[in-house]
Amino acid sequence: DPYADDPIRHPALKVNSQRPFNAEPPPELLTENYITPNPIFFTRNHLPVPNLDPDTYRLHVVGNPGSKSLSLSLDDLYKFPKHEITVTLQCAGNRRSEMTQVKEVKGLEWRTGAISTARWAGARLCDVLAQAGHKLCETEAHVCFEGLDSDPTGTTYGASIPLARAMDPEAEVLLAYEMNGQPLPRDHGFPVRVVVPGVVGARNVKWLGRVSVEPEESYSHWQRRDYKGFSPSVDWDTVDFDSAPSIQELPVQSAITEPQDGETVQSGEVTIKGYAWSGGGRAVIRVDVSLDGGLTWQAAELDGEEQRPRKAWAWRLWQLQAVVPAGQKELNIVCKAVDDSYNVQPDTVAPIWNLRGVLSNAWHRVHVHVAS
Ligand code: MTE
Ligand code: MO
Repeated sequence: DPYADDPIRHPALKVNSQRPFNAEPPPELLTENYITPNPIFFTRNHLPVPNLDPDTYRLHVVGNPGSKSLSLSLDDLYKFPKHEITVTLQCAGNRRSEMTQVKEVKGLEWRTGAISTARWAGARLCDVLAQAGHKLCETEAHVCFEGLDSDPTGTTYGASIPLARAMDPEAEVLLAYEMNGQPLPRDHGFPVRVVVPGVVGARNVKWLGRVSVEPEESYSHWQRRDYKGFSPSVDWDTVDFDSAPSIQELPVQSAITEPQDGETVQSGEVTIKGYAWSGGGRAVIRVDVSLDGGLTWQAAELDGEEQRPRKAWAWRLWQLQAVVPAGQKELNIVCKAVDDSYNVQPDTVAPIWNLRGVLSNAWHRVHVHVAS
C-alpha cells in the first residue's frame, strides 16, 4: 500500500477520498477563524505523501544557458530574506458538488470547504531565481515546479506559472517552509512548497523538488490535461485540452457557512456567516446577502484583515445579523461577492457548468426552515 506511510489526520475533516487523501473542514469550523488552524486546513493530494528527510533535502534549481544550477538545502533557503504573508488557497474544484447537481462531472465532490487561509513564510522565488542568474526576458517563459510525490510509474506532480509572475517581487511568490509559524505539516508539503498568491491551488506545488525556467508551460498532466475551463456544451468526446488556457488567477468567490442547508433557524433574528475571496490579488469590496432567493439584498459586514490593493491574497470573512420577516416559514438565503474590478458571481450554475466541474462560483444558496 503506497499510502501506508501517510500522516494521521484530524478527525473533524470531511473526507472526500482516503487514498489519495482529500478532505475539507466542515463549514462551521472553516469560518470560526480568519487563519485556518493547520490540522483542519483542506488537503488536496493526488498521490501518496512523501516522507522527506529535512537533513538531506535539496531543492534543485535547474540552470539553462543564461543561468546557473543551484542545489539548496533547507539551511541555504533560510539564508534568503524571510518573507511572511497571509494567503488563501482554493482548489479549482471547490463547490464542485453544486455542479454535479446540474449534470454529472468528473472529480471529487468538494462542497464549500476546498479553501483555507494561512500565514506562509519562506524565501521569495524571485530572490532564489535572481541568485541563479535569471532575469526577466522579453520572450515568454514559464517556471516549472516538480513535486517529490510520485505514482508507481515514477510520474511526479508538476505545474507551472509564467516567469513574469515568478520574477515580480510584488507578486510575492514564495518557496514556503513555514505555515502558521510551524514547519509545513507533511500533508501541506513538508519541507518546502510553492505558494503563488491569488492563483489556483494546483500551481502551489508541495514537496518541491525541482524548479526550472522553460520556454513552454509544464508538460505535467495537471497543467495540460486538467485544471482548464470549457463551455457547458463540451463533453469528453469533444474536449480539446490544448484549446483552453491553464487556470491561473481564480474568479471571485463566496459561500455561506452558517446556517447550513436544511437547518432550522429560530424566528426573530438569524446570523448568517461565510467567506469571500477573489483571485489575482483583487480585494472583496462587498458581499450581498438575500433572505428571499435574490429579490432583496443587504450588505454583510466584512471581518478579518484589511486587504492591500492589488495584493489582497487572503479572504474576508463576513457576517450579517438579519431580521427574519414575521410569518416566514422558510428562507432562501443567497450570497454573492463583488471584487475591486467589479467582477461579480454568476447567479446560477448551469451556464458555467463544465465537464471537470472547476470554477464553480455561482451565487451560493442555502434553504432553511424557520422554527414556529
Ligand atoms: N503539489 C503536489 N506535489 N502534489 C499534489 O497533489 N495538489 C495541488 C497543490 N499542490 C498537489 C500539489 C492542488 S490541486 C491543490 S488544490 C493544492 O496543492 C492543495 O494544497 P493543500 O493540500 O495544502 O490544501
Ligand atoms: Mo486543486
